[in-house]
Amino acid sequence: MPVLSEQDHAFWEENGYVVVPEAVPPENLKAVVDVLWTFLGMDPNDPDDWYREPHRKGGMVEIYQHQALWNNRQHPRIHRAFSEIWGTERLWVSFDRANMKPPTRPDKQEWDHPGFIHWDLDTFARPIPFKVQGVLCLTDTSEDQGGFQCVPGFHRTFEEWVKTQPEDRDPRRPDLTGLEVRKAPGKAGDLIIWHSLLAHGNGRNATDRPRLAQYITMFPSREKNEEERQRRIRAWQERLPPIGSAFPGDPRGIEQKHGKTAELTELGKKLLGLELWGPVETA
Ligand SMILES: O=C(O)CCC(=O)C(=O)O
Repeated sequence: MPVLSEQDHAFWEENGYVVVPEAVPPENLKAVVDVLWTFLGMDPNDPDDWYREPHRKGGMVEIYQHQALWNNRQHPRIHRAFSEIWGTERLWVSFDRANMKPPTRPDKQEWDHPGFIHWDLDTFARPIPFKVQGVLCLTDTSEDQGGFQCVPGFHRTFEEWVKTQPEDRDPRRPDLTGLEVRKAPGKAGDLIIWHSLLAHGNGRNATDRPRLAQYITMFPSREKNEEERQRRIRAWQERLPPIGSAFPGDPRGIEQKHGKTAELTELGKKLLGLELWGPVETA
């Protein structure tokens, strides 16, 4: 049974994003939520405790290789959803971090994060490569809770829009004048997949609850690139952040020092690159 319906595909074409409900079971969500609080060393029941390192303003949590994260990455429904977008099952998964964005509070102004909109692509490049990104809602996330937001349909209108922009525009941040930014609320377990040409980001958390999410994306496996494959295997084994990440990594090195290498299913091994999806054509 396909994960994405005809309507989902039509929504994807029109808007450049799609929501996959119940992408993983509730126990997988709870496992990541519990791990995040433990990793942060914070009390989930004490909001006063949420405004300090190791997460930074904006709430990015630099945990990458925990079993609970891998259990979602290697969940078949998540893989199927990305396969249907890419039109191939031969995918690799990203080693992405998580997010705990605390509520905005008048007495914690230095932690106020107004949200942002950006691209993770160089929009000066031609052609702009097709790429997708994804975020899994770990808890119900209302529209004003600091979750995902984007300029819907921008993947269709970008080339026309760009003609109206100055040559020295920022290739990674659009001038939002005249553009609609849509906030996408989510239920716990919703996986939001978006086309990377959508300008996107997350919003301000104006509620009294933290925004909790895990980033996951997939892309066609690069099995011919043996060096990259080995780097990925090493990152999993030694519990390292992804190579080339713009984020500095957890300064405490908790995963490396005290973590346990995640166990992978047969699917997980292929999504990592430990096992090949099939014969690799060589030129
Ligand atoms: O937090 C989100 O939902 C979006 C994060 C984002 O902009 C990104 O991963 O590039």
